[in-house]
Amino acid sequence: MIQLYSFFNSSTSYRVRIALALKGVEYRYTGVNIRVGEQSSDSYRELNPSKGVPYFIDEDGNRFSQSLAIIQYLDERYPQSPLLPEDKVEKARVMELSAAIACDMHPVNNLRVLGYLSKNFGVNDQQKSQWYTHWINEGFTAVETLLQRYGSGDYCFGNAPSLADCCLVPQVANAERMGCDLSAYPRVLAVYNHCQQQPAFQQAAPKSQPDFIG
Ligand SMILES: N[C@@H](CCC(=O)N[C@@H](CS)C(=O)NCC(=O)O)C(=O)O
Repeated sequence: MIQLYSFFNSSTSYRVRIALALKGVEYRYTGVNIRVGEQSSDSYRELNPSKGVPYFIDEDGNRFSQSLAIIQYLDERYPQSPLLPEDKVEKARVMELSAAIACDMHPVNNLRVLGYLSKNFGVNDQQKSQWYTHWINEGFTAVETLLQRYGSGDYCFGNAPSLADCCLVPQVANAERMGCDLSAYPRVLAVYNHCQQQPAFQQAAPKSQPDFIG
């Protein structure tokens, strides 16, 4: 059976959980508590030298880190409910929006980056929150514009979920958890609220995970 190393609140793990749920693929869940540093243990580093979640192993022993690579692999291996369009322009648009979140927004607000700011530069909690909010606003301003330009329907692109929704939902959930005001991004919120009503997204949500800490 597929094995997924994940943390309930990790937005990158959440992306992969959404993809697995949309495709109806079963897997075994292994919790890695990144709040207490389990991602840096020797045994986990041996598995994933990048020291992060998610990490994925399939029935044939193929193994990967990096949520986007994992989702692309799943999309090719389990073609039901495709997450990337065939058409090259449409595919590039889905990738464009996904990368705006996965490459521009998430890395600057990752746990290790926030930790480095406090440890090495003496940044306090209020400054950290300012930093976090700044990058959320920069990123969602771009995403909102892309959705207004190209988006239609209930999801980021049309009426079926794509990789872009796998990235958008966890990023909104994270920003809300951090207390960001997202009212300036109505299209982002409309997609998020629609996805929240869908069973696959509910199944993938942090509170539905075995390692959920309330
Ligand atoms: N680019 C990687 C990022 C993986 C990653 O860093 N995940 C975060 C959780 S969302 C993590 O494990 N952080 C641990 C840390 O920063 O020490 C991906 O998309 O999978």
